[in-house]
Amino acid sequence: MADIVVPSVKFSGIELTGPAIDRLSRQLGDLEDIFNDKQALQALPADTTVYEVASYFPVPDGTTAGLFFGITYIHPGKVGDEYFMTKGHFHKLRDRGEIYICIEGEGMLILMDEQRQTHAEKMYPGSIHYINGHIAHRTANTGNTVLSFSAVWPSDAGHDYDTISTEGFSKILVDQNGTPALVDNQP
Ligand code: PAN
Ligand code: ZN
Repeated sequence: MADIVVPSVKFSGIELTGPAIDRLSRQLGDLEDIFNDKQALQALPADTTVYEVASYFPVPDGTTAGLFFGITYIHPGKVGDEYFMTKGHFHKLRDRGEIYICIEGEGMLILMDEQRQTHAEKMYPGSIHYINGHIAHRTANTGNTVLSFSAVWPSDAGHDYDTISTEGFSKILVDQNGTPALVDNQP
């Protein structure tokens, strides 16, 4: 290997470019169990893209002591009064933490502990968020432009989506007269 290496994975504007970047995209049709207002959901096209994630996995999934890096892009929009948001998850290995850094746009990071206590942190360009292990995390776009943020998490963390899919978060983020409000989740 050469003494000096120029990395080929990099930011280009807000895009993550380079070889072997994994890209996934979530449409409304994939997110039926996370939004409460089923009537509003059905009125929107199921192929509406809610968010995309570009990830760099330098080591195989499950590797101990490695790290992964990703950028999430959440489009602006709402289902009823709920903002477009990610599925949300606990890490499969519960004690694995994560760092989020907001790149552009405005949003909210919703955090819930295993006792179902929920609070939120405002995301704005440059804001840094430490997510402790044992904390479920979800992000919502509260603005009119794309919300993008980068994330770094352990390569053995894994994702537990089932717990959130069945039990939800104890609070949801809704638009109350133009202002984001965290309210009790009453499905
Ligand atoms: C992030 C999330 C990403 C998408 O990279 O995976 O924002 O959210 P969901 O995974 O909840 O759909 C992360 O937290 N990784 O661990
Ligand atoms: Zn995570």
